[in-house]
Amino acid sequence: MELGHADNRTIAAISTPPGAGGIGIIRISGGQALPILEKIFTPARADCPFETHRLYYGRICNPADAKLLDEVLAVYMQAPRTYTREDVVEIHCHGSFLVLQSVLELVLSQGAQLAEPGEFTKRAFVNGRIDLTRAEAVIDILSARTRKGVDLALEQMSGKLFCEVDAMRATLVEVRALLETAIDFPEEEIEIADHRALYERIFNDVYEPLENLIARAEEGRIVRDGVSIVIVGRPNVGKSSLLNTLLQEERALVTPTPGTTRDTIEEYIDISGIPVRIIDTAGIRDGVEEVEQLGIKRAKESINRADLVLFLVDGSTPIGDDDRELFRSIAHKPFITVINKCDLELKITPDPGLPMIAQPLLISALTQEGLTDLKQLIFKRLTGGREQWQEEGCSPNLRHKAALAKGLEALGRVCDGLQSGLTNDLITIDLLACFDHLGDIVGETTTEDVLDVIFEQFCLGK
Ligand SMILES: Nc1nc2c(ncn2[C@@H]2O[C@H](COP(=O)(O)OP(=O)(O)OP(=O)(O)O)[C@@H](O)[C@H]2O)c(=O)[nH]1
Ligand SMILES: [Mg+2]
Repeated sequence: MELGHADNRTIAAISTPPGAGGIGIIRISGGQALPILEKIFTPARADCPFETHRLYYGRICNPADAKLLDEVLAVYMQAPRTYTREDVVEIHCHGSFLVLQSVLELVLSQGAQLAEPGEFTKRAFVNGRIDLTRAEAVIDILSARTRKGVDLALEQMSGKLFCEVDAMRATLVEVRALLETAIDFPEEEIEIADHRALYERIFNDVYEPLENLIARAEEGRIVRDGVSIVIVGRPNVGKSSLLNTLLQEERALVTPTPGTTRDTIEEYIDISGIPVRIIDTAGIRDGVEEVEQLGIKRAKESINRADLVLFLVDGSTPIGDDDRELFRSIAHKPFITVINKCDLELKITPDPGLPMIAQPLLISALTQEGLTDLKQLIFKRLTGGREQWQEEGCSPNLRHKAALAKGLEALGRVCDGLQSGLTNDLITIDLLACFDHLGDIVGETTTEDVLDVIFEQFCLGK
């Protein structure tokens, strides 16, 4: 993808998802946006001066043969008050793929070029309307799978992460100026750049905030990427019933016959904002026919891939060797032991082969008893012991985290230097390195190939 400084191409794409919908929108950005609209759009009202940011009703016709392509609403938005900071036109067509395709082809035939994925947002970034963290927030908002994910993306889009990073960079600039002034006026060095005072300032205003941001990256990771949880247990303990209860839908077949579930069944649920892929598996036991064997093999594979295992035990029957053996096969994974069927008389007793039974979590997939506690416990396990989300603050993504970590490393050397009386010019080198790593986050020092990787994640028309 070409970088846009000298990019005077006008680009166009269908900006709504493929398939039929109420409306479908074609977006055009660049210097030719308005001239193209004027060539193909016939307004219903004759006097149509195309005031900026106003919606006009009319028809799209091919100027070559006057063929009508659609009845539309069209808006012209004059730069710079637009998504890309360039002139932008949006044509709101009927949401038919065939209609959209023919209008787009017409727009392209009039001199626009097909936009690449993310190119509109890339232009917003290149033209300085948004920094890189805000551009990435656009991807996050489009791909968020829970409301919490949307909230985090909106927070980042409002510039929270940018401002935090920017404030740290401002401090680094000031400290660097002091160190450099002191180099130029060596006789007043102590007054201008007292290392102890500078150390405290760097530590409080940059080092600690950096550490805090890095600590929050894990929260961002699980909300963005989600986690997978597998329900495991011997046949008939109620795995499929638990899946159905968590989904609030009769998704998996449930019968009193052991061996009902033969294949793995995967669905998504939202646990306090974490997108969770939940997997119901075939009950694991020995000596069964081939189909069930295959299901059991899949169940075991799911255990290996899962982030967390729900080890389900039937509370209405005593613990057996099969439970103990199964437990040994999952004990290397993060797990929660859950005792189901607590609506029936409990027949299980503390068992040295099943450690968690000492403080069991009792539930009933049938009556839903204990389900809130189970979800709360799952949340706690996935978030490293948290009872709930932190109130506010941003959650860096993995790219940010890597840059923050490099910045922190360089800053550690700055702190060491300030404490051990290193010369100002040497300290400045690491200070600058930290400054650049933080610049990577907001897109100031980011290389073109990294930018390409980021914007390629977008869908077409965004
Ligand atoms: N009383 C009671 N019965 C339950 C509960 N959960 C499940 N059952 C019953 O236990 C039987 C087995 O439930 P399933 O959900 O099919 O068990 P499963 O672990 O998926 O079984 P397989 O797929 O064969 O491995 C069914 O008759 C359910 O109605 C519960 O909490 N209480
Ligand atoms: Mg089942």
